[in-house]
Amino acid sequence: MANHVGQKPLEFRCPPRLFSHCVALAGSVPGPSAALFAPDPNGVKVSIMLEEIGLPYEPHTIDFNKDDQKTPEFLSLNPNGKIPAILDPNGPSGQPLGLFESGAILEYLAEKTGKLIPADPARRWQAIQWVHFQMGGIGPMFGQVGFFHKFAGKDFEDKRPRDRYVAESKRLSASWSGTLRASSGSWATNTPSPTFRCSVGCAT
Ligand SMILES: N[C@@H](CCC(=O)N[C@@H](CS)C(=O)NCC(=O)O)C(=O)O
Repeated sequence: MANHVGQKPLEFRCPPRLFSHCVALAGSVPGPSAALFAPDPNGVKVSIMLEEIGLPYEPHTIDFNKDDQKTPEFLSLNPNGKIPAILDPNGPSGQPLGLFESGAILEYLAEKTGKLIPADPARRWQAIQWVHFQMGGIGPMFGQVGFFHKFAGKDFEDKRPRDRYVAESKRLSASWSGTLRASSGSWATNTPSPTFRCSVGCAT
Protein backbone atom coordinates (compact mmCIF):
# COMPACT_ATOMS: atom_id res chain seq x y z
CA MET A 1 0.00 0.00 0.00
CA ALA A 2 1.53 3.35 -1.06
CA ASN A 3 1.92 6.13 1.46
CA HIS A 4 3.03 9.75 1.00
CA VAL A 5 6.29 8.74 -0.58
CA GLY A 6 4.76 5.78 -2.39
CA GLN A 7 7.23 3.31 -0.88
CA LYS A 8 6.83 2.35 2.74
CA PRO A 9 3.73 0.45 3.79
CA LEU A 10 0.96 2.62 5.13
CA GLU A 11 0.49 1.64 8.75
CA PHE A 12 -2.40 3.86 9.67
CA ARG A 13 -5.23 2.14 11.47
CA CYS A 14 -7.97 3.87 13.37
CA PRO A 15 -6.70 3.62 16.97
CA PRO A 16 -9.12 1.60 19.10
CA ARG A 17 -9.87 4.48 21.46
CA LEU A 18 -10.93 6.58 18.49
CA PHE A 19 -13.05 3.91 16.97
CA SER A 20 -16.24 5.10 18.62
CA HIS A 21 -15.95 8.18 16.41
CA CYS A 22 -15.52 6.20 13.21
CA VAL A 23 -18.29 5.45 10.77
CA ALA A 24 -17.91 2.10 9.09
CA LEU A 25 -18.67 1.97 5.38
CA ALA A 26 -19.64 -0.71 2.92
CA GLY A 27 -16.80 -2.53 1.15
CA SER A 28 -16.50 -1.05 -2.34
CA VAL A 29 -16.57 2.60 -1.44
CA PRO A 30 -15.36 4.84 -4.28
CA GLY A 31 -14.18 7.59 -1.93
CA PRO A 32 -11.49 7.83 0.72
CA SER A 33 -12.00 5.18 3.38
CA ALA A 34 -10.51 7.35 6.05
CA ALA A 35 -10.51 11.10 6.46
CA LEU A 36 -8.73 12.30 9.55
CA PHE A 37 -10.02 15.48 11.09
CA ALA A 38 -10.18 17.68 14.07
CA PRO A 39 -12.81 20.41 14.15
CA ASP A 40 -10.49 23.19 13.04
CA PRO A 41 -10.13 25.30 9.88
CA ASN A 42 -7.93 22.96 7.85
CA GLY A 43 -9.94 19.87 8.79
CA VAL A 44 -13.22 21.61 8.04
CA LYS A 45 -12.08 22.46 4.50
CA VAL A 46 -11.87 18.76 3.66
CA SER A 47 -15.04 17.73 5.48
CA ILE A 48 -17.02 20.45 3.65
CA MET A 49 -15.56 19.27 0.33
CA LEU A 50 -16.44 15.63 1.04
CA GLU A 51 -20.00 16.57 1.94
CA GLU A 52 -20.38 18.81 -1.11
CA ILE A 53 -19.16 16.22 -3.61
CA GLY A 54 -21.12 13.44 -1.91
CA LEU A 55 -18.33 10.89 -1.69
CA PRO A 56 -18.89 8.30 1.02
CA TYR A 57 -16.14 8.43 3.61
CA GLU A 58 -15.22 7.27 7.06
CA PRO A 59 -14.29 10.10 9.43
CA HIS A 60 -11.79 9.55 12.24
CA THR A 61 -11.55 12.12 14.98
CA ILE A 62 -8.03 13.17 15.94
CA ASP A 63 -7.79 14.43 19.51
CA PHE A 64 -5.08 17.09 19.88
CA ASN A 65 -5.34 16.86 23.67
CA LYS A 66 -4.13 13.27 23.38
CA ASP A 67 -1.60 14.05 20.64
CA ASP A 68 -3.24 11.55 18.30
CA GLN A 69 -1.60 13.42 15.41
CA LYS A 70 1.85 12.49 16.73
CA THR A 71 1.28 8.73 16.98
CA PRO A 72 3.42 6.47 14.73
CA GLU A 73 0.24 5.38 12.93
CA PHE A 74 -0.73 8.93 12.08
CA LEU A 75 2.84 9.94 11.21
CA SER A 76 2.94 7.06 8.72
CA LEU A 77 0.19 8.93 6.88
CA ASN A 78 1.50 12.45 7.45
CA PRO A 79 5.11 12.79 8.67
CA ASN A 80 4.31 16.45 9.42
CA GLY A 81 1.97 15.32 12.21
CA LYS A 82 -0.93 17.59 11.29
CA ILE A 83 -4.50 17.10 10.21
CA PRO A 84 -6.19 16.77 7.79
CA ALA A 85 -5.07 13.60 6.05
CA ILE A 86 -6.97 11.07 3.98
CA LEU A 87 -6.54 7.50 2.89
CA ASP A 88 -8.19 6.56 -0.38
CA PRO A 89 -8.34 2.81 -0.91
CA ASN A 90 -9.18 3.39 -4.56
CA GLY A 91 -6.55 5.88 -5.60
CA PRO A 92 -4.92 6.23 -9.03
CA SER A 93 -4.66 2.90 -10.89
CA GLY A 94 -6.88 1.39 -8.21
CA GLN A 95 -4.06 1.57 -5.67
CA PRO A 96 -4.50 2.93 -2.14
CA LEU A 97 -3.23 6.47 -1.66
CA GLY A 98 -2.57 8.41 1.53
CA LEU A 99 -2.55 12.20 1.25
CA PHE A 100 -1.99 15.17 3.54
CA GLU A 101 -2.07 19.01 3.12
CA SER A 102 -5.62 20.29 2.83
CA GLY A 103 -5.05 22.04 -0.52
CA ALA A 104 -3.63 18.90 -2.11
CA ILE A 105 -6.56 16.90 -0.73
CA LEU A 106 -9.08 19.39 -2.16
CA GLU A 107 -7.42 19.26 -5.58
CA TYR A 108 -7.22 15.48 -5.47
CA LEU A 109 -10.89 15.08 -4.58
CA ALA A 110 -11.90 17.60 -7.26
CA GLU A 111 -9.90 15.78 -9.91
CA LYS A 112 -11.12 12.38 -8.77
CA THR A 113 -14.78 13.33 -9.01
CA GLY A 114 -14.70 16.19 -11.54
CA LYS A 115 -16.73 18.22 -9.03
CA LEU A 116 -16.14 21.73 -7.71
CA ILE A 117 -13.56 22.38 -10.41
CA PRO A 118 -14.28 23.63 -13.93
CA ALA A 119 -13.39 21.43 -16.91
CA ASP A 120 -12.35 24.47 -18.95
CA PRO A 121 -8.53 24.71 -18.55
CA ALA A 122 -8.36 28.48 -17.96
CA ARG A 123 -11.11 28.47 -15.35
CA ARG A 124 -9.65 25.31 -13.83
CA TRP A 125 -6.32 27.04 -13.26
CA GLN A 126 -8.10 30.06 -11.82
CA ALA A 127 -9.79 27.78 -9.28
CA ILE A 128 -6.42 26.18 -8.45
CA GLN A 129 -4.80 29.59 -8.05
CA TRP A 130 -7.34 30.46 -5.35
CA VAL A 131 -6.62 27.21 -3.54
CA HIS A 132 -2.94 28.17 -3.50
CA PHE A 133 -3.82 31.72 -2.44
CA GLN A 134 -5.65 30.24 0.52
CA MET A 135 -2.90 27.76 1.34
CA GLY A 136 0.05 30.12 0.97
CA GLY A 137 -1.55 33.34 2.20
CA ILE A 138 -4.82 33.22 4.08
CA GLY A 139 -4.13 30.01 6.04
CA PRO A 140 -0.67 30.84 7.41
CA MET A 141 -1.30 34.57 7.97
CA PHE A 142 -4.69 34.19 9.66
CA GLY A 143 -3.20 31.36 11.72
CA GLN A 144 -0.46 33.68 13.00
CA VAL A 145 -3.03 36.36 13.82
CA GLY A 146 -4.86 33.73 15.88
CA PHE A 147 -1.68 32.79 17.72
CA PHE A 148 -0.62 36.35 18.52
CA HIS A 149 -4.10 37.72 19.15
CA LYS A 150 -5.95 34.92 20.93
CA PHE A 151 -3.62 32.12 21.98
CA ALA A 152 -0.18 31.86 23.61
CA GLY A 153 1.28 34.82 21.69
CA LYS A 154 -1.28 37.29 23.06
CA ASP A 155 0.78 37.71 26.22
CA PHE A 156 3.95 38.62 24.33
CA GLU A 157 5.06 42.11 25.16
CA ASP A 158 6.38 42.89 21.70
CA LYS A 159 3.30 43.52 19.55
CA ARG A 160 5.21 43.91 16.26
CA PRO A 161 4.71 40.28 15.13
CA ARG A 162 0.98 40.52 15.83
CA ASP A 163 0.71 43.84 14.00
CA ARG A 164 2.62 42.52 11.03
CA TYR A 165 0.32 39.51 10.65
CA VAL A 166 -2.80 41.62 11.16
CA ALA A 167 -1.65 44.03 8.43
CA GLU A 168 -0.84 41.22 6.02
CA SER A 169 -4.20 39.52 6.75
CA LYS A 170 -6.03 42.77 6.04
CA ARG A 171 -4.09 43.21 2.81
CA LEU A 172 -4.91 39.64 1.70
CA SER A 173 -8.58 40.11 2.60
CA ALA A 174 -8.75 43.32 0.56
CA SER A 175 -7.36 41.64 -2.56
CA TRP A 176 -9.72 38.72 -2.12
CA SER A 177 -12.84 40.79 -1.49
CA GLY A 178 -11.89 43.05 -4.42
CA THR A 179 -12.11 40.00 -6.66
CA LEU A 180 -15.40 39.01 -5.06
CA ARG A 181 -16.88 42.40 -5.81
CA ALA A 182 -15.52 42.45 -9.36
CA SER A 183 -16.80 39.01 -10.36
CA SER A 184 -20.30 37.79 -10.97
CA GLY A 185 -21.38 34.21 -10.43
CA SER A 186 -18.86 31.92 -8.82
CA TRP A 187 -16.04 34.10 -7.49
CA ALA A 188 -13.49 31.30 -7.36
CA THR A 189 -13.89 30.31 -10.99
CA ASN A 190 -14.95 33.57 -12.55
CA THR A 191 -12.01 35.86 -11.92
CA PRO A 192 -12.39 38.95 -14.12
CA SER A 193 -10.10 39.28 -17.12
CA PRO A 194 -6.87 41.01 -16.12
CA THR A 195 -6.49 44.54 -17.38
CA PHE A 196 -2.71 44.07 -17.14
CA ARG A 197 -0.97 44.24 -20.52
CA CYS A 198 2.52 42.93 -21.17
CA SER A 199 5.01 45.32 -22.70
CA VAL A 200 8.19 43.25 -22.73
CA GLY A 201 8.80 39.63 -23.59
CA CYS A 202 5.17 38.47 -23.62
CA ALA A 203 3.70 36.36 -26.36
CA THR A 204 0.60 38.53 -26.71
N1 LIG B 1 -0.80 23.35 5.65
C1 LIG B 1 -1.48 22.34 6.41
C2 LIG B 1 -1.69 22.85 7.82
C3 LIG B 1 -2.27 21.79 8.70
C4 LIG B 1 -2.36 22.28 10.14
O1 LIG B 1 -1.76 23.29 10.52
N2 LIG B 1 -3.11 21.55 10.95
C5 LIG B 1 -3.22 21.91 12.34
C6 LIG B 1 -4.66 22.18 12.69
S1 LIG B 1 -5.32 23.53 11.72
C7 LIG B 1 -2.78 20.76 13.23
O2 LIG B 1 -2.90 19.61 12.86
N3 LIG B 1 -2.28 21.09 14.42
C8 LIG B 1 -1.87 20.11 15.37
C9 LIG B 1 -0.40 20.17 15.67
O3 LIG B 1 0.30 21.01 15.09
O4 LIG B 1 0.06 19.34 16.48
C10 LIG B 1 -2.80 21.98 5.74
O5 LIG B 1 -3.42 22.88 5.14
O6 LIG B 1 -3.22 20.81 5.78
